[in-house]
Order: sequence, then structure tokens, then C-alpha cells
Amino acid sequence: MRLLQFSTSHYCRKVRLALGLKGLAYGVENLTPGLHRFRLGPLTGGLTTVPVLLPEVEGEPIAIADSSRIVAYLDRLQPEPRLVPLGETRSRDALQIEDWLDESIGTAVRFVYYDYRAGAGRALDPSLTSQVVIQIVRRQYGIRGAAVELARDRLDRALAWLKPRWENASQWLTDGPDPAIADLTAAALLSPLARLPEYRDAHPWLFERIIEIHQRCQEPLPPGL
Ligand SMILES: N[C@@H](CCC(=O)N[C@@H](CS)C(=O)NCC(=O)O)C(=O)O
Repeated sequence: MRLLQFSTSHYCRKVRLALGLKGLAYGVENLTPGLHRFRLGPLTGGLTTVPVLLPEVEGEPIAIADSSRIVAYLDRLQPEPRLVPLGETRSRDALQIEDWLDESIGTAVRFVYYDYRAGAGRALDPSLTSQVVIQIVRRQYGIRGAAVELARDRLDRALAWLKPRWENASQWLTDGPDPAIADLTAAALLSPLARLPEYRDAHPWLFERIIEIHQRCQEPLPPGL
């Protein structure tokens, strides 16, 4: 099994956490942003986002694109430990939280993170290559001014929702004894905030949980932790 990824992508981190929780062996292929389209397009029928999983097993699809589809595939491939919990209510809740995190919060984190990296956080990597990549990402997604402020508000609301759930050390988002897909998605998609002192200082509970989930999934900690 091979994961096509950008090493820095938080959506790719989500899939690595899922693979790690299940203890599945896999290799990674790091793609170069910009050139990635030429590698992915023919495999995915035109979708150009990472992560993409190549099962490399006869009889299985050649490529599975999108982190949520990959998660569903991994549960079919090896049901235990489950990523999407069993039971109608719990599985519906888990998938709804995953979708909200994917579509709304992962994007908000991208806005706040790249805005920081181009401004106060420039010193994290002032090299020309890094700054050029940051500017390309900012242009691609329209990361500026009012849009960053809206992303900040969305993140504040998400963290206020998450705090009472994650602050309680014995509780996971879908009430199981172990973290499942909603927790892994939150841990991965919020992990870039570890580089921003404003979030690091205000939300210690968040980073404790992110660390715990990475340890359970045997995934190296994100930068900044
Ligand atoms: N909904 C997708 C989002 C993935 C995504 O946004 N990936 C970004 C990197 S973080 C990407 O590949 N961007 C390159 C592009 O859009 O061409 C998923 O969950 O897999």
C-alpha cells in the first residue's frame, strides 16, 4: 500500500493517523506541489488533491482519492480497530463531525496558518523556497484580510465546541473507549496550530490530546510539539 502525499499536508496526516491506528504497513511517496497534478490526474480521473492511496492489491481499485474515502476503504480492508464506529447514531455522528472538520475547519486552519507563516511566523522558515510556496498557497486559496478573519472566527467556535469534549481525559468525540475517526480528524486538521503561539498558549488541552492521539497511532508528532 502506498500513500501519495505532501509531507506537510494536514489531510495526509489524517490518513497516516488512520493507517497507524490500524497498524497497517504502507510506504509514502512525497509529491512536489505543482507537479503533483501530472501524477494524480491519470490515477484519479482528474482529482488533484492529496492524499491518494494506492492499495497495490490485485482486485482492489488502483487509487482511492480523498481522505474520507480512504478511511472508509481502510475500515473495509481491516475492520478492527474501527475508524467509523458501529451503530447507526454513532456512525452518523462520527461521519458528520468528520465532514464538518474536513470541509470547514481544515480549510480555516489553512487560512490562519499560511497567514501566520507569511507574517509574524516568517522566521520559522524565511528561505526563498518556503516563502515562494507560501505565497503560491495564499494566492491559490485567496488567503488574505477578511477571509482570514472569518477563518479565525470559525476556528474559535470550533475550539469552544471541542474543549468540553476533549478536556475530559476519559472522553472521545463519539463516546467510545478509544479515539475514532472524529478524534483523528480533529487531531490532524488542528495540528498546524501548534506552530502559532497564540493558539499554543491559549489551548494547552488541545495539544495534549493531539499528542496522545499521535502516540496511540504511532505517528511522529507534528512540528511544534
Ligand atoms: N477533501 C480533501 C482535501 C484534501 C486537500 O485539500 N489537499 C490539499 C493539500 S492540504 C491539496 O492536495 N491541494 C492541492 C490542489 O488542490 O491541487 C481530502 O479530505 O482529502
